Amino acid sequence: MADNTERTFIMVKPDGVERGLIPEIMKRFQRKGYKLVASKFMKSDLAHIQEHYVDLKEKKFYPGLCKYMSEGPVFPMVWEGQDVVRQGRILLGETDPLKSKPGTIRGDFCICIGRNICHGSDSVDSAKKEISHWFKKTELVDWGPTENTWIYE
Ligand code: DAT
Ligand code: MG
Repeated sequence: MADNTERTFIMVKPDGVERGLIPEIMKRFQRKGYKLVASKFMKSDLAHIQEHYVDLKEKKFYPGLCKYMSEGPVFPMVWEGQDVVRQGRILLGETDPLKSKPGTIRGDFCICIGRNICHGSDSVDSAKKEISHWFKKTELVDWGPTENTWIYE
């Protein structure tokens, strides 16, 4: 049986927030059929962002990336559904917006790799780590939208 309870961590970055793209990005996941499990509007401190991107700490863009991510509000979310980690990456497009196809979030709304408006987990394991880094267990809402009976067979 396919796992309809897979979860991914998606976060609108400060540039996406400033540009009013929270609803547009949420819409892409919602209309595909995925279920929102958690979201919040917040400003993160530098240490929290540095930990989120710790795997990239040797990259030369790491300090600038962490600085920009901590200078404005972000909108972290958890979305749930079958294959949502991989599909989330497809909805996002490539890391470099100039290599992203039209129709994807990054392909439609941004130009620069360092201002690519939205984060998405790259594996089920990193999704688990990122979800627990950004959300308390009590913030993850256990619910079953009735429309799920029309999304899964
Ligand atoms: P992704 O966000 O697609 O998972 P990543 O994990 O490799 O990409 O990098 C995290 C973020 O760091 C990415 O969304 C934008 C930034 N970044 C990646 N490569 C970069 C580069 N060469 N120059 C500037 N910023 C970069
Ligand atoms: Mg990544």
